[in-house]
Amino acid sequence: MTRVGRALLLVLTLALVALGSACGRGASSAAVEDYQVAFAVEPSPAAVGPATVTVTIHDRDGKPVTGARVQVEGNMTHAGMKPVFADAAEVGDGRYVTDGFAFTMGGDWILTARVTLPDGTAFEQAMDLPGVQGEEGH
Ligand SMILES: [Cu+2]
Repeated sequence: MTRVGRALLLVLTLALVALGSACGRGASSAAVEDYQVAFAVEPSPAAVGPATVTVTIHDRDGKPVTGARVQVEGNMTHAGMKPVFADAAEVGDGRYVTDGFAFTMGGDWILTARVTLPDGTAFEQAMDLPGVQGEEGH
């Protein structure tokens, strides 16, 4: 990746962390505020087609969360779209990487990470991802 590309990805990641905490919703059992969930999307900027979503999870003390099951769901902000699902595999340091995720239309998306910890505790964190590039029609 180029230096500029890396810098852009970092900026995007930071922006997504901020958005994620601003619009977190739907903690199911565990308090999502006990965890920090960050999203990174490649390519950056996001575009229609295959994409890799990396979900990074730390606990309140900043320790990476290991051994979790993580699924990413992508939804557009308008009605009538089928959601996109992908499981995310653990790659270490609290990072989980999707395989098989793809944006199916350009426009505004919401990514939701559903996290199940080894003890069965579950929570989810959503993040706005506006402006995915590409065709906006079907
Ligand atoms: Cu759509």
